[in-house]
Amino acid sequence: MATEQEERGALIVFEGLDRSGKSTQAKRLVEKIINSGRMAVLQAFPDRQSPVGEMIDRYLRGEIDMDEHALHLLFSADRFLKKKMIKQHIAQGVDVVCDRYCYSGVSYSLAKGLPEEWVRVTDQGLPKPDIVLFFQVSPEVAAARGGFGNERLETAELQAKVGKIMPTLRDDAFWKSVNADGTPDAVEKEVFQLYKELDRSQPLEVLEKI
Ligand code: NYM
Ligand code: MG
Repeated sequence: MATEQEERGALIVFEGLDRSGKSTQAKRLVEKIINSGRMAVLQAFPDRQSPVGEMIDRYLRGEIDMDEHALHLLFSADRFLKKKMIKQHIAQGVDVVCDRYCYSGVSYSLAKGLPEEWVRVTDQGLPKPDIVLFFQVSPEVAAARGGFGNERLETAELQAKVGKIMPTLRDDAFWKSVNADGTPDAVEKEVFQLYKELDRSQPLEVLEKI
């Protein structure tokens, strides 16, 4: 007799500029999913604890220098090293919540002037998100949340470029805008509503183009 098929997990990606509240809300979503009786894991990209992520972390903190192409590939490699984990969790019914994904990779590298066609292929083959929660924060609100950090890439100039590029990657089929200007509770509510509307009836897809 066939056993009843468990519902698969979902791949949920948070994207947006620095200080749009992604990390806070990704954490809150995982807690909320778990409290609602499902299983979920949080995965930040870059994963600064992994060997590859550690190199990225050292670059970001200004400890080491690196060729920009090499850095781009490390960010992609960091994600591919999590591909198996993501697929396994999703097959087991566990939701995977990512704080950034390949859209940060493409946006930051394009903002730095790396060649477009090359930048857009290195993440092809990753699991495709079921939803990209695109955090949109107004410059005034972002500014009110405090100054930029001390890491590389956190300059107003680069952020402005990334802010122009990221929306051009939007695919309306699975990207949803989140008004990140709201209070943390209001944003949490908006995110959870979008989460509840996820359709898990089709298998997880592979990312073919970005
Ligand atoms: N970043 C992040 C990239 O340039 N490429 C990528 O693929 C990813 C995932 O790293 N300024 C940049 C964006 C951030 C920095 O991310 C570290 P976070 O979320 O601040 O730890
Ligand atoms: Mg940051």
